[in-house]
Amino acid sequence: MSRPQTSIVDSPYQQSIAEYWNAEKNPVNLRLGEVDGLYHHHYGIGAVDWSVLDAPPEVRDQRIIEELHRLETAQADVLLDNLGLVAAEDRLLDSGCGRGGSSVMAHQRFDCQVDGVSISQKQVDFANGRADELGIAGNVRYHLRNMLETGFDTGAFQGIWNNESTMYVDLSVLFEEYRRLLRRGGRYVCITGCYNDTYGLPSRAVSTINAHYICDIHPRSTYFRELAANRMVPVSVIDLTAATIPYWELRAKSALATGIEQAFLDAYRDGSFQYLLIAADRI
Ligand code: GPP
Ligand code: MG
Repeated sequence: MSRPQTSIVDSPYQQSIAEYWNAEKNPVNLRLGEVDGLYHHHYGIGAVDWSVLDAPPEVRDQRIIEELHRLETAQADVLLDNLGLVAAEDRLLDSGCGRGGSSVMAHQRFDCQVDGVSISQKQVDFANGRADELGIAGNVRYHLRNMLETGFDTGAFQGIWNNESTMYVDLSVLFEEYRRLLRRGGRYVCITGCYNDTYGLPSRAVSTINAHYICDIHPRSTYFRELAANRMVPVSVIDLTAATIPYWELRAKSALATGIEQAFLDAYRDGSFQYLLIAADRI
């Protein structure tokens, strides 16, 4: 099978993922982003304000949207909390940046340069449009690039994160690239759903999530094996499973539910799936 030379995808699988995200317009992402202009492609954590369900009918949907968005932004804040010391002169990489919300938050917090990469041209264009509107395009740039082969200079980054995007790639290839991109003493952070090795292999609910997003959720063990193999030493591991369940309970009751909510609730509750933050230092 041939492909154009200019393509940044390296397989028919990656092409299918690029097509999925180029076509994606889920209200659960766009309506939440419209709340304050931060567009996320990850889930939420923290206690839910259940009073939103009792709001008057004319504002109830909007209150639920605002609450889900608040929880997603709280998730990104916890990710950024774990990046360690970041100076204004530093550069960060948002790997699998989606529509760019986490990069904007990182720049607003650290005042540093942020690069985001995605294999979806639509996401890259959308995210750069937002950076233009915010007047931060000189510091926050999104690129149509492959996280497995970014083309950035060796040692260019103080910090790299994946916010729910590692399930689309082989971790041995991904972390080899981060070993190259991170300078010594730099920090890697990911938030991810992983399957629990103690359960065995992927449960029905985990397999349902894989089919829904066309992804391949890794076991927890693979993260630590591949980090260790690539000179990255875990400094924090936070199990966010209990903290994300309320988000899914609220999302399941919202008009924006996409149909995958019960699979997440089942997978978390039966112990086959975990929502983890892993932070590691590049040594
Ligand atoms: C959420 O994106 C994240 C993914 C699709 C990757 C899979 C994540 C796992 C933890 C398995 P999204 O915000 O675009 O999804 P949705 O449209 O369902 O909100
Ligand atoms: Mg979403």
